[in-house]
Amino acid sequence: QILKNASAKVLRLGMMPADGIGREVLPCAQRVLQNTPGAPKFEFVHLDAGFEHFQKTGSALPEETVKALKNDCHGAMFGSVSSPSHKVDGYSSPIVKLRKELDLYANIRPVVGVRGTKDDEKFVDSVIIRENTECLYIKSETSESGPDGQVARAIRQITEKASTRIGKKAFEVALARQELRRTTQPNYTPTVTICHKSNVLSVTDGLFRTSVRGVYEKDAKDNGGAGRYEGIKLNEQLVDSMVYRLFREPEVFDVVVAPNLYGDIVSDAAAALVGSLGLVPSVNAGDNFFMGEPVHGSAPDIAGQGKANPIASIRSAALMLEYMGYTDPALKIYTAVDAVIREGKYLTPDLGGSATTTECEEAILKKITA
Ligand code: GGG
Repeated sequence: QILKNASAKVLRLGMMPADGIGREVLPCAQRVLQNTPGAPKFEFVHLDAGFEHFQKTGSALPEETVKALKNDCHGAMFGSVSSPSHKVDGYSSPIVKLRKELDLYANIRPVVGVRGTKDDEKFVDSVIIRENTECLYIKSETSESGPDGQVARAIRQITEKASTRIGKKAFEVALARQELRRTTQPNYTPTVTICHKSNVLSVTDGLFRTSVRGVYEKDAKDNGGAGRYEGIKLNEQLVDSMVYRLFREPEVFDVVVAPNLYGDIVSDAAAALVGSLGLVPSVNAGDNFFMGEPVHGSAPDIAGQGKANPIASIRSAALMLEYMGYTDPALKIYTAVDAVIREGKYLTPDLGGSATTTECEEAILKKITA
């Protein structure tokens, strides 16, 4: 499928800005895709989703959106959604549903600094592989009243199937990263760290941990100790100490694989190490479909003011291209973004600058087309 996408004459992308700053930053990603030399031709299919759409129509993820993505699109981009913190009858997060509907089982979140900036002091170069379909996100919650007042419960589901496939994805990403560093860092040892809390949750996190380990052990056993993953170091870390170590010694983390909720939390925490959540991209990856999505949310406090950072969305577009097999244009985008960050002239307020969303986007476009 990656090859099929890479050879498609026109790449049809479903575009879902959704809510808040998603509406401001996704068009920037679209313009960058359209103007990157070496990128395929795009046809953008604009699709509805989000809380604002729910408020207007009663549906946060219309059936037509899912159908168009499944039947008419090679890939997609999602902006951000404003899910309220209280229960709203009939509303359910469209992004959580979309990941399941399209079986985008891996949320790949690279958190990487920029060389030649203050990031050099403690350089971060990690990727968090977040399981994207289960854990507490199956959203099986109940509430009833009892002698202690109201009792609310949530079921957390971890399956061997989902944990095994996310484990495989983590090892494959580790190998791909090693390949990329073959000439610049020949002594680089890829490391996969399993993030869990199986000292307390020995059944659910225990299954996640043993399933990921199982991928590694089976590969070694089936190949007499000389399997595909032979050169990868396998570590594990309790989620709480992982957050601590991330801040103390981020350089020890290469590929981190985590159940859904821990993956979400750890990647937001890691974003602080590179300066802003506004910089961190992700791709929701299935076996046949890839959807770019900035890690940040809809930021209602700054929405509509033209000061949102477009970089996470622009990098997400590049990440989506990369996973579809278009590595050269993806690299052009990454390089242009890094150059703009390094120069520091067109940074948005989250990075201490005063540039608008458009000024930052234009600076990136200028580098790409120079
Ligand atoms: N672009 C990320 C986003 O919209 N986040 C808001 C959100 O509710 N995300 C659900 C989740 O990823 O846990």
